[in-house]
Amino acid sequence: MDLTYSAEVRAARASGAPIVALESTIITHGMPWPQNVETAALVEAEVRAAGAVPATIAVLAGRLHIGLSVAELETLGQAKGVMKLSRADLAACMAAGRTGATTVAATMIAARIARIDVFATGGIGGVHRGAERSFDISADLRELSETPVSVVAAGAKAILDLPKTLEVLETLGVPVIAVGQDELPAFWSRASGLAAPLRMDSAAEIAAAHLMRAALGLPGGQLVANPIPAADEIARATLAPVIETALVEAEAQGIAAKAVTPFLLQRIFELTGGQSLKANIALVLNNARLAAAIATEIARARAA
Ligand code: PSU
Ligand code: MN
Repeated sequence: MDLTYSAEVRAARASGAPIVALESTIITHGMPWPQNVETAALVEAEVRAAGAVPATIAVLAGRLHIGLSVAELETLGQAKGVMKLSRADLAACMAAGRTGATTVAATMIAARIARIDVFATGGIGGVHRGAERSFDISADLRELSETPVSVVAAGAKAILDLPKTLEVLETLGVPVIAVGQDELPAFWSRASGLAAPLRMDSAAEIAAAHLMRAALGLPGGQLVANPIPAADEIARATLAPVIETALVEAEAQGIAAKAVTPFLLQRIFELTGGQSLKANIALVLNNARLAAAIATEIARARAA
């Protein structure tokens, strides 16, 4: 397999230092340039400041990269026609020598190959509203049930049907852990109106649960739902009509499959005058910090 580790990640793997995987679809399909590249660099810096090593994952000209250089990040952030890679596309992209950005599902697969336990992102994909007609359910959910990586996200994106997303996660046996509150966070907002199945208040607890799943031989990971900091959130009531408008437009324009999430994020960015992007950046940084703390606890436990 064509696999390349950055020097930093190679050294961390050799010494058992904590590593945090980071995805690249958020860079190519989730945020506009240049904020996408700026955010990616800030997220990496946040992971380092918290004592772990960042491993941003992408496929560049057919090679699976675990850790990107500054130049590679910049190039990817400006590239056109980058594939959006989920479980279904990863191998095909690599075999064809193409370039692609990894979603939550594909990043989890790469993290497993690299033996990285923890991954930070913004929000996972889930069950879309109207899924009873469209059958649009993100492959991220099944990946969480199969691949043993703890994913730190600010919940599932509020554009989704959150009750149905929770039901599917329960069916698949994925632990959904709200951090520091009882309620499931809803990406741009701290509140969702839904009780989270599990609550944990420290990185050590989350690390212990991750290690216990491995000890039990359970496949699959954990969804660590970390609420956006209060100072950065957008109230649910403010966002609800914006999300409605974006969903109606997506339906009217026949947006389907992989294009749905990027279309909705872009429209919500425009309709909120950039506020949604500011919140998105804040929550990703917050998730990077927690992921680094969890990875540090896991590394410490493994060394003991
Ligand atoms: N988090 C963000 N922005 C994003 C994503 C996550 O803050 O753009 C991406 C992730 O890569 C996630 C994908 O896996 O959106 C979900 O896409 P879909 O709904 O097509 O599965
Ligand atoms: Mn989908």
